Amino acid sequence: MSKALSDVERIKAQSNRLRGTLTESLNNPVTGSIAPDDTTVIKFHGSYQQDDRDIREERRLQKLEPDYSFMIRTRLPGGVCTPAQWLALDALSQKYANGTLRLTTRQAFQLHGVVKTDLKQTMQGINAALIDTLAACGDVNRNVLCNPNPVDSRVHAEVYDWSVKLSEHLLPKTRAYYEVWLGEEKVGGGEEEPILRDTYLPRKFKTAIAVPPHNDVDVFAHDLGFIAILEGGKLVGFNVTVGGGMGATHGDDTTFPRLADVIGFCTPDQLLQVAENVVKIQRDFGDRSARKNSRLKYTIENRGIGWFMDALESRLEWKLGAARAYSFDHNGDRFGWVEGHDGKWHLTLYVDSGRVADRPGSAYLTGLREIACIHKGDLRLTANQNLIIAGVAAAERPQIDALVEKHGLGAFRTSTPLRLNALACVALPTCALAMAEAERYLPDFLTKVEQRLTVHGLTDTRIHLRITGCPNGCARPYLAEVALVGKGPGRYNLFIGGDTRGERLNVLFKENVDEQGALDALEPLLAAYGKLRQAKEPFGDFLVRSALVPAATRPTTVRRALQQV
Ligand code: SRM
Ligand code: SF4
Repeated sequence: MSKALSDVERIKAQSNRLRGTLTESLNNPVTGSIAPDDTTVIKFHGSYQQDDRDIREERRLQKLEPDYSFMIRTRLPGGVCTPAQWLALDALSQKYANGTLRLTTRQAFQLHGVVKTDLKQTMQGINAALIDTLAACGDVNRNVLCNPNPVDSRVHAEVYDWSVKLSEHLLPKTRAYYEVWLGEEKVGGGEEEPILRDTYLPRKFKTAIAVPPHNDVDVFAHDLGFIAILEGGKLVGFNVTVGGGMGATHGDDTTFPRLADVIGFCTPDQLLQVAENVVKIQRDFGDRSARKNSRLKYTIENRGIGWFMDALESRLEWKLGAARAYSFDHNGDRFGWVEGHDGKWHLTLYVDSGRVADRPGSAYLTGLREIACIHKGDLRLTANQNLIIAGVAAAERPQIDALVEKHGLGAFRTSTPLRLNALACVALPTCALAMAEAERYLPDFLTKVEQRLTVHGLTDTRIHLRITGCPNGCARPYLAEVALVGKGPGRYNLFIGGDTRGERLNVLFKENVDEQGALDALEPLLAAYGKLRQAKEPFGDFLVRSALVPAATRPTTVRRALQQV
């Protein structure tokens, strides 16, 4: 007996190609919210309805509706934008949002706190800057990640071009976005959706392209991934990965994080065909009844990777090549100035949880605004929530350095490696799903861990630590060497044992601990690491080698099952 479809499937089917009643909702003056079904439809347009959770209860007691506003997320393949685009988003945030810019773990911008009556103007402003928000959220292929590191510019530029083509190839074809936000004349719906069809994908779908040795995009956390293969300094193709994902639900073992499998190799001109057919398999076989089991990782886990390979190759009508050799050395960012092959310079700045804001002693918003006013290259958002000021002529470096100094943007020089590599998701107050703090809590928690590291002579050790406010995994916590995953106010599940390459999942070590509980649990591990580690041995690898990660739940490592790498 087939299971009932989830309600989101009904909403998509009835949405007239993602139009829903959005225009009516936006014009309704009675409430700051939109109609319930439209809260699903609007995601495909790159926006979420939210409310300020810090004052939710207070407003409830005052019998006021929640303090509704909207988060807007851009689509920005590879995270690359121009200084003019940066300035435009900054100006829009000052005028319509909360005055900050949020750089996400998927190389995009988020604006928070846009009220309904300003939503259209903000969308129009973003589009006027030649950035869109189409398919930044919703059951479609989201923003395509790509290594933003411009040191080897020739290959990078080529790989980046593929991320743009890939993103565009998989976009919905509906004109709804242009009608609702940009005043395009109505075509009335019914447009052909050759790849996504009537009800789009069963669930969100995520794609990344990595350029070894950097795995800063965490390619194995993606539904679909491509690992660029370089031979003789030239791009010859990509290893294909499928079935990664992070999201899980506490206490539900039908949900779990999963690392993608490496399934073979394709040439650059085969990339779009491979991507399209992977998407179509997921479109046709993904679970459309239970949304928490709908991602491609479950389709593959339930039917088997062999089934998936057969389905893919029968649609392609050719076989993938054997996966080629590659190796990753790190999934973090490199900070400071690096010279590119063409003599241009690139400066990676650390941005605390990706939040570009003015704070006492560090005016990132103002400083980056001034940098964007004089910068002639481009700006690149990393998948670790940091920012690269890219393509700077040697002669222009002093001007940038002076602005970095003037506005206190030099945390990349003064912070510990722990802090530089840490990630936290947004969580409270905007995220509707947050069970605990993340972004707002990260700085304090890091200070406490730093104190412990100092005691054990580990201050200069790079330990990957990630915090999320719930198990959905927006900061990819299950790949970290240490992770806190929100369970309730002030309480977290503590995971340990990931690696620093994004190739191994960590394991649950302590459940439902408060801050003291987490620090106490880490203490003996850090002490042992300080005494017994081998030269340059990362913390997670040490935990696994020393069997300090429980053997029964040994971390899963990337599987290259079908083809020998
Ligand atoms: Fe996420 C839902 C924020 C990257 C897995 N994520 C959300 C929502 C929209 C909450 C909601 O549904 O109401 C969060 C909005 C918070 C806010 O107030 O802004 C949110 N996710 C984020 C961001 C902003 C975190 C950050 O601090 O940077 C990231 C935006 C990326 C972007 O630009 O597109 C973000 N989310 C991720 C990642 C990391 C990645 O993709 O590399 C993951 C894990 C990978 C994965 O998808 O498996 C992730 N977000 C989720 C999930 C769990 C999905 C699942 O398969 O179970 C949800 C909840 C859901 O979809 O039901 C979610
Ligand atoms: Fe919200 Fe959870 Fe994602 Fe954090 S991990 S942004 S709390 S959905």
